[in-house]
Amino acid sequence: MDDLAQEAISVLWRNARGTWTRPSPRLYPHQWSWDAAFVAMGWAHLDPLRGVAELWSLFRGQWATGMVPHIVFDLTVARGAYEPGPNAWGTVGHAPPGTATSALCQPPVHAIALARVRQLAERRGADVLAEVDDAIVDLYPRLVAWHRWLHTARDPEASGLVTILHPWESGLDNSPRWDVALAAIDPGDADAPARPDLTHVADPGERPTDLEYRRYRHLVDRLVALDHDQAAALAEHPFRVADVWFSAILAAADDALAELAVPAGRPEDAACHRAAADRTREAVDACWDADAKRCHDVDRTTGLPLVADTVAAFAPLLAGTSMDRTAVLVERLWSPSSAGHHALRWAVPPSTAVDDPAFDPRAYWRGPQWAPITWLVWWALQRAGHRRSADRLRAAGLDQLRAVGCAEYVDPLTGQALGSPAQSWTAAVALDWLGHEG
Ligand code: 2M8
Repeated sequence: MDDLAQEAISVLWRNARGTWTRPSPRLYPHQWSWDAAFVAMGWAHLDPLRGVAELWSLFRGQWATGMVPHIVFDLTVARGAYEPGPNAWGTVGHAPPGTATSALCQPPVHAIALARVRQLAERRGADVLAEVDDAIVDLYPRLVAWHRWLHTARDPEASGLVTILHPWESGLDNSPRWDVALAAIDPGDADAPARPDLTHVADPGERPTDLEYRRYRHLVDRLVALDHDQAAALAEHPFRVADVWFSAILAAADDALAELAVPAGRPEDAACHRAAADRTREAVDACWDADAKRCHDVDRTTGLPLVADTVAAFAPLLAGTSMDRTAVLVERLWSPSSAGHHALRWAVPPSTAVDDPAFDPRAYWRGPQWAPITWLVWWALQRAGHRRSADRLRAAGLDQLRAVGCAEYVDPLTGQALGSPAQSWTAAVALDWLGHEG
């Protein structure tokens, strides 16, 4: 067997905790939402039902409102091993009985993942497919409730864009996209929060700064003080951003949900999911800056666009924009603004463009490359029919993984592995690319 496949399988097994998987053994010892979606696809290459189980485990933490929390805590993990831990979130009465969760969410990759798991089940024959379809019947209403919550609680004005209340909700936590909005947050004079994360990386410079963490904790505390009332948060929370990348994923996920409506026995729902996808797609497209040839997020507290040259430029591609705009973005992908920069070790998109003033090759989400992000761009290229670009990106992504293994992220200039050395979603992406049948 291929060495990379062997390593990826071993990372998944080592990080597994029964029916769910830690993103990494020490840095992230609980279950994370969008990680679980990628991980489900990885497991599905070994056993599609194990892929489904990963998603089921995550949805155990789904709130009655439909919200899928970004962390479902493992209560057997030592107190203080990850901060903010289970007691920091004020979620009693919100999280389902018997679970402990965070109170934020992450990009809704889950329906895309479930559709991919189903495709992999199809390869295994009718029996496996029938079992996965049975699970889809049960999971589908959960996914519908999750998407409905995003379209309503996080977009009450039906603007088509999802508002996030914390950089952690974007999944691209430290992106320069949030610098301006975050700079306006006064974290007060509370003590610096505990930073167990710093004990698990070689160099603290790979992780957010203490000031960023104080702001992060302050934002969590503010939401706890509102008892997670979403309407109140959308009116007064100090961090409110219409996130184009998150919204683009929702558009793609609504299309996936339309596909899943058929095996779920609800084919009549498909048109409604497609219409929701169209609305979000249009809203993402409306954030396009024709001069910069990319989309901008919008700071809802000021109404101003947040300008930074990051991988979020590809939001319209992910959302499924027009052929013309897709062509512009494919050109961008291979240009110095992204994977075409001459200084890159591998031609995959850096999280922040090398020439952006905020670019830092080692700092969290401010330059390094992340395999699941490359996967999303690859997946969108394939869906748009840009087969040659998709193949080229997958080949570069696999070259990178063969050199760095299942690292959490990679210095795009030196190719050095950063963060956790055994990250589950990187392993999942490796398995999906290796198992891809073109
Ligand atoms: C990182 O985020 C967490 C907070 O959610 C952290 O830094 O502690 C991000 O890379 C996020 O996108 C990812 O889901 C998570 C677990 O891999 O780690």
